[in-house]
Amino acid sequence: MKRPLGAQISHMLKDRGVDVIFGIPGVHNQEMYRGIEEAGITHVLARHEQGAGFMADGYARASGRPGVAYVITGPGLCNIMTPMGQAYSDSVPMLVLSSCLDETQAQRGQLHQMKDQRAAAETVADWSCQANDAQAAYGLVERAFEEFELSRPRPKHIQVPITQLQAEAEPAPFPNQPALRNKVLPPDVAPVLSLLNIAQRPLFILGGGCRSNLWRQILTQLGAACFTTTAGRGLVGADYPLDFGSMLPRPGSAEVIGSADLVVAVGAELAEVDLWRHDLGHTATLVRVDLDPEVLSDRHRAAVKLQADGEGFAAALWAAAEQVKPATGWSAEEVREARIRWRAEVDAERPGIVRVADALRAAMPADTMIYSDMTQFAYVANEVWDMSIPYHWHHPTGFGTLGYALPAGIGGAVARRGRPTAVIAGDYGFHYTMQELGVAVELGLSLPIILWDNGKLKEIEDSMVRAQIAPNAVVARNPDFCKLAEAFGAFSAAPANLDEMQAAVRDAFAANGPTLIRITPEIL
Ligand SMILES: Cc1ncc(C[n+]2csc(CCOP(=O)(O)OP(=O)(O)O)c2C)c(N)n1
Ligand SMILES: [Mg+2]
Repeated sequence: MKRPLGAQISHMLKDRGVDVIFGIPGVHNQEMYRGIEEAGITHVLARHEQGAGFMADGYARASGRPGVAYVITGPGLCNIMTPMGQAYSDSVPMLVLSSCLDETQAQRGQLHQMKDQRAAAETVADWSCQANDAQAAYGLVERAFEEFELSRPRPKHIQVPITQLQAEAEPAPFPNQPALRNKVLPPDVAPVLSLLNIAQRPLFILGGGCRSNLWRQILTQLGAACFTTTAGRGLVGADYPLDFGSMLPRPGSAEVIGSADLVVAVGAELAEVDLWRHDLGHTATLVRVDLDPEVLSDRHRAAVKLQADGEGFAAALWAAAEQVKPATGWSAEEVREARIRWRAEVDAERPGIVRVADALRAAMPADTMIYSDMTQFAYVANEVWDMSIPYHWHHPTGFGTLGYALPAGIGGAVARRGRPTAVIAGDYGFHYTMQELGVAVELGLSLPIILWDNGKLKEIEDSMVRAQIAPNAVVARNPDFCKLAEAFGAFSAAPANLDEMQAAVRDAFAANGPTLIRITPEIL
């Protein structure tokens, strides 16, 4: 059946498994809205394109499926570029579809015009392409979905000229055979096995690219110790006795890594935001397993490199792990001692938060999916809050943008209705996207929003003090957050102690809408 191309695109997406689209309509992209309901897709209307982008990100991280957003030409696309940058640096599959002007060179002064929006979007995307007819649009959508499955997932942008969105088009071709996951051949792990066979203190560093539930048994069988990155938290389970936790940022982790006689880093970028130092600290052979050649060739100069995805590598390693004599060089005692020492260090750096985090963790079901913002609360929790299951804590790690947590948490809650999702944000960062509270209310999401309100931009104040800059521009007048939440139709709580906080969190999971829970350092 012929329809305007804008409508055909929604049908095509539905055929590729898209159930939810986040976005904001305008006169330029309204043709994309013609087919949404007809195709059986739910649309979530954000209050700002930044919100729509973070929602798509949160949805993708929760569901493992691409997050899709519809935005208008120019400002709509500009507004979603920050979430695209976040998705780029954290390897999140996101597809942004926008309108564009038919002609920008010879005709100035058009609505939503900017010099080159395609090129602008490409600076924060895997690619940004224009489709000048239906076949081109279908081809690009197909390509995006294939790449999400088979290569490092990253945001892609497709723009279609307004007249093309309006033009009648044949439907998109029916989906091809879906790409098989792990189409890549099982990797040859023989070189890694021979190294493991002679290692007495093998150490694994597991990152976000490690998706597999085999890690715990692999490490147990090998007698190997491990670190996880922030994104890899939970891959091993919280109680593995040789797990050093997500404490790579501790300076002391370099010493531990230096004492290993084999280091195997899997699906981990080992970037500045993972280590907060230049060198990993290894003195022995470094094995690197990653899908991305850019990672394999980075400054850490791995001696052995394997291009593979974490899941395929884990499966192949597990199949052969029995042949390896378990190593005996690590003691559970040294791991425990290091972790106690580092926890105390974290607590001293940003005092007070560890206790609140522990109490919060105790009040949340183990399968809670948490979305955090750029706040001291999250920096502390990222190191000391052990996860018992993987991919249940999402943080704007690479791009490090404020305003992530609330909309991303909304996207996550939409993807996992009926299962617990929570948001943790700082008082200043909350301002960036707080209007998305309206969306959470509209959708009736049982979302606890933990607001860590220290009344300032504390991380920046601390940094200025360390740099001997007289702190300035680090205090903003806050609204009455509880009243604000209520004005949006949300619930609110201002617990005076940790018991009250735990009760508020439990109530929030059971409420029929979001609850803002304001916590100040005085809670201790
Ligand atoms: C978009 C963006 N702008 C600026 C920053 C720099 N920045 C990082 S943390 C921070 C202050 C955050 O304050 P708050 O949310 O209250 O968290 P706190 O550090 O007080 O816990 C700022 C301005 C950023 N990360 N992202
Ligand atoms: Mg603050």
